[in-house]
Amino acid sequence: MLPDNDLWLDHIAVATTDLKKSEKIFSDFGLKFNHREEVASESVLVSFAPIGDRANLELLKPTSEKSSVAQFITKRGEGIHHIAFMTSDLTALEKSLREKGYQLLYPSPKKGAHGKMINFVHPKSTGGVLVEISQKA
Ligand code: CMX
Repeated sequence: MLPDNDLWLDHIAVATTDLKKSEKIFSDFGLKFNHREEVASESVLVSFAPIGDRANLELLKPTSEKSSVAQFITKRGEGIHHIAFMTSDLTALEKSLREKGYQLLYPSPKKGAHGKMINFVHPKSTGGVLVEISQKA
């Protein structure tokens, strides 16, 4: 059984081909980008800006044509790519979602940006929304 209130918005991710251009757009809204990192396992360069106390905006730029983010941009264009929730117990959330029939991407979590443990729920099982689930490292 999952505990109540143990899920919060960690980030909204936007796929872009030009990190600087996208940073400029969202800086114009007042966001401050303070963390850039390459996530080699996902073939992306990421840039984060905090929104409020807990949430962030994540910009995703593919570093390889094989990256799933590059394929997303080719097929659907730049724009919102996924939403990401964080929990204090990723194993429990994965178990609960699998029991309810959701299709998780990885058999066990991978390391993502900020060293977080991450998994994804396939958009085919969530009405078209790619959802990342994560736990702080
Ligand atoms: N949102 C909604 N739908 C998406 C999608 C997205 N981001 N990406 C792909 N889809 C759709 C496709 O359009 C396709 O739909 P149709 O069948 O109707 O054409 C369907 O999902 C299947 O897509 P696919 O490209 O054939 O790919 P797969 O089934 O192999 O699954 C996916 C792809 C989306 C789960 C995976 O490749 C993916 O995006 N993984 C996440 C990678 C990621 O975001 N990495 C960044 C992490 C950075 C960090 O650490 O924070």
